[in-house]
Amino acid sequence: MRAARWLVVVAVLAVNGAMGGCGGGSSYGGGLVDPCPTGSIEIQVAPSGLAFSPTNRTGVRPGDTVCWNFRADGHDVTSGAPCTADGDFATAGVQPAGRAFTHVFAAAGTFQYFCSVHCGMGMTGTVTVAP
Ligand SMILES: [Cu+2]
Repeated sequence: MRAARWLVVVAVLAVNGAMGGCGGGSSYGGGLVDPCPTGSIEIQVAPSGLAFSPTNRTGVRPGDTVCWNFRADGHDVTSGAPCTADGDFATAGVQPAGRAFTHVFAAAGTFQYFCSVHCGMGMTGTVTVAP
């Protein structure tokens, strides 16, 4: 009997741990990391005020990893023209300061993104990818 109870306790803990791991970590088309990986091209998220820095990121080549470095709490990164998500990449929720989010840009082009919380206040940016 004692062994059976232990099994139940362990199973409950395992399920809780798995669910906790999902919270805040979901994303599509990218990955949440901390901090930005070496060699990635960085964009600061809200280093001072409701803006990305640089607002228009150039110098990105196809295959490069862009990393958004969250400098303040309460922002997200969502791809698309302001303020409509296009489903290409997103953090799927606001992130805390210290978090970072990566996306690999495979093709050339100019890609718009925004913070869905503050898009109406002009918190938008672009990444220009060129060979
Ligand atoms: Cu924001």
